[in-house]
Amino acid sequence: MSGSFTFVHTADLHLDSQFRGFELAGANRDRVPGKVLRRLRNCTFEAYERIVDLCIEQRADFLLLAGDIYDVADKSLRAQLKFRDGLVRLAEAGIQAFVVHGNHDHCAGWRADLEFPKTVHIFSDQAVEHRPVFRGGREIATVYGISYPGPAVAEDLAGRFERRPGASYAIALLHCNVGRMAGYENYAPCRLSDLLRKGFDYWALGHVHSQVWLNPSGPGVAYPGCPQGRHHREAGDKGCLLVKVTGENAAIQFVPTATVRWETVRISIEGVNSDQVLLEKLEERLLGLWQSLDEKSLVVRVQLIGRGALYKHLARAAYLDNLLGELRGRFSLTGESFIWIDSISNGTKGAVDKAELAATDTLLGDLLSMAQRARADQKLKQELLGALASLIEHPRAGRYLELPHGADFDDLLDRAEELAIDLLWDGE
Ligand SMILES: [Mn+2]
Repeated sequence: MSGSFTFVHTADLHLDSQFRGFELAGANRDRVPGKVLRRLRNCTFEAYERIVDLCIEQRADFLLLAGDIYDVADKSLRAQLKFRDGLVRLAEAGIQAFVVHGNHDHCAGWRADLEFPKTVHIFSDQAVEHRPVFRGGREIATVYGISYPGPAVAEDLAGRFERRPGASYAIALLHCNVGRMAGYENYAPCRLSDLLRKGFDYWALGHVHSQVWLNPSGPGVAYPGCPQGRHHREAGDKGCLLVKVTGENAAIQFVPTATVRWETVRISIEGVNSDQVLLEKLEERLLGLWQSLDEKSLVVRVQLIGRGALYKHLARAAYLDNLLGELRGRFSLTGESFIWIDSISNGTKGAVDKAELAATDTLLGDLLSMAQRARADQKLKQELLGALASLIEHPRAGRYLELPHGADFDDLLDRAEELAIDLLWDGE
């Protein structure tokens, strides 16, 4: 093997995403403020800048970009110039870059006539090419890759990869769907077992927007996910992968890069006795979330849940809209970072007196009193778990179920009670 070296793996940058859906979703409410939209339209570039910074800080030998660098095939000039700027910064630091294009930025789209640094290789859409990486005159790795010729690739492109015998650390760079991953177009479909059989040291994949390790116990097969989320389905932390190779071993580390986070916050109205308290609770939770996320900009969906007296207020016409307006006003948009509340949804229900219901001589009463007893009565708990076991051990149903234990069991009782009340109680 070839000593130690470092590379960074990213994909699905979707540079210059326009957030049109987000803007339109706000059309019938307050308009999304210019400041928020501007930040959003910059955030894909900010994440890219951070990736370039990371490469330079870590003295990486090369950067791998596994497709969907741009959001659309007919990419903007701005996106291409910004992408080039980052590649120039890398070139100045002596860092090479390897690029394949995916379904969003396939090679049939428009491309500006720009000069990229010599340190950049963009793989062809015709055949799998391979390029050696040198450091100090010595070959440390070989990168193989192929780009998408058009938007929809039905062929298993991974099948075309062949590792040359005796070559250095071999990396395969590909935009593809491994194992029919749900929620993503089944482009360049392939199976993990086929990838592993090819004998590469690392499969640098793109296409899936969340971070996934496909082969934690063996050679790296990984999706880094998108470095910046762009809507609520891309919530949570987003980043790229920093890979340090020493001999046969690769230490793979996730590094956060997103500057804006998409989050959903569920807040219960249980025990919230006034509108004032609800407002304060919401404000406190959102501020707490923002602080816990290093004061990164936040786009938040609020879901109000639970049972409580405030349920009736929330059902009033325009109450939620007013609440949304008030909260938006409370988080000023003056600084660099922002908290933007995208929506508030109401899933709350009226308060019930469970003890009173449990005392009634009804099916619901029996069910609730049994659930209450099961919390304290170990024997009854074991009996109920025994009844569950026949489900869990069922050859077909069991595949989808897991046996609860400890606090999980009480949680299950809570949920069973709620469900029973919903189904069996009409409020009278
Ligand atoms: Mn993508």
